[in-house]
Amino acid sequence: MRIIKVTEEVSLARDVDTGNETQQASVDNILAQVREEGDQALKKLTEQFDGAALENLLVTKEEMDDAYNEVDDEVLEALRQAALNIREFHERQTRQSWMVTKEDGTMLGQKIIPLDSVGVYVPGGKASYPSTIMMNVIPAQVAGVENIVMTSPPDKNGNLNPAVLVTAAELGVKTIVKAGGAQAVAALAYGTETVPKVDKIVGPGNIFVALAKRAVFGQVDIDMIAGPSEVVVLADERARPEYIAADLLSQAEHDEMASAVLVTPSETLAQMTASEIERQVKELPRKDIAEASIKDYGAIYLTETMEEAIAAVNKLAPEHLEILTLNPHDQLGKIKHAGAIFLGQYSPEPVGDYFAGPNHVLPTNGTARFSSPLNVDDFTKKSSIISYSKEAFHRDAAHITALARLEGLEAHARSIDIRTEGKKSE
Ligand code: HSO
Ligand code: ZN
Repeated sequence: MRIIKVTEEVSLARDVDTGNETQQASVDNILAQVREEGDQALKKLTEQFDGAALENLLVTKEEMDDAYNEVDDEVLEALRQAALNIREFHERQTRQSWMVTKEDGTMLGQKIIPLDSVGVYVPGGKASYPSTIMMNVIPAQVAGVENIVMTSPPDKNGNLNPAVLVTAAELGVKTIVKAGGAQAVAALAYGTETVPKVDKIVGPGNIFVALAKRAVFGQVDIDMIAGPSEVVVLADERARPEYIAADLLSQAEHDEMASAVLVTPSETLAQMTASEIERQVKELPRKDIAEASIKDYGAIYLTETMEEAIAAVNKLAPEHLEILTLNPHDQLGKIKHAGAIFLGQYSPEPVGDYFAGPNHVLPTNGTARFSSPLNVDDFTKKSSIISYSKEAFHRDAAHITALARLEGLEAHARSIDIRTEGKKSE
């Protein structure tokens, strides 16, 4: 891995695929077809893109039950415990509606309301991660969303991955649609005869899914569109290079475009980590992906001081940050931008990817500067409550009409005046 002495510019910059005109046109066309022809289009497109001729678009109870025979007890146990941890963590995020009563009798407040329905997109093939299903479904459930619809592309035989089905069943998701790509997004956004229309679509997907989500945004809400995974390790000379190398590779194996970076003021650590990576990468089943990621988007940034290293981390605003220093809490206070922060040598990123409880859907591509991990608030909305008392109304009436007339909105002013006229003549 290349070692770069940091003078000023550090970056995780990658040219993230935003699609081309042909892809956009194909997505627009698919959206229109599903909007107009519903289930019929969905089936036709599933045959065209996934090679599956489906009779039934929805997964049946029998299919759900069969899936259990395919999943090991050990895996089931791990899924259940992870789900408990994730639920417990997200339950701490719930907010209460509130109302204040002022001395003049006016009541003001905010009512928190869960979304009615949410669609969770689960990619097909190898990237259909059960952990990601949990990370998307559980916060919605904790928020109180009643209708959760999951959708995922079937294989050629019209089946979904058993682990996906079991995870959904464990979480209590009842409606599972066999559809992927832009057609699945269209079905969720517009609704079809069998697919209920939802208010928000979440979950990762390929470029067609991303373009479709962008196109239906406004009609429905969407989550952030995630870029390739990133990890930055901030370490001092006390950290163990073999741990750092393993952690960097755990992200590098996600994607050729994933980015794994070490930032350290220790030249010895930088060199030792570089050789550890070379040694460890060779032993990985996904070595080709990890090697490509390390070569193109991996780096070791060598700084003069720990302060400079922290400044570099804040510039990078990584999706994941591991702090492997003698006292990680000392640096924590100075970190301003990171999606998730992992402290100490027993908190490698996979602990958070799978199990600890915090969400693994995190802001990528430097967007940790202004956005947060997926959370319960993403599945709620708020209504403001205004209940003015007579006393407060008469006290404030003149201010309100003054502002209305300033804006040239006479009918606004009169809606106030009509209530004070009696008072004036009294
Ligand atoms: N590191 C990924 C999440 C994930 N890892 C899923 C394994 N499975 C993005 O945060
Ligand atoms: Zn991961």
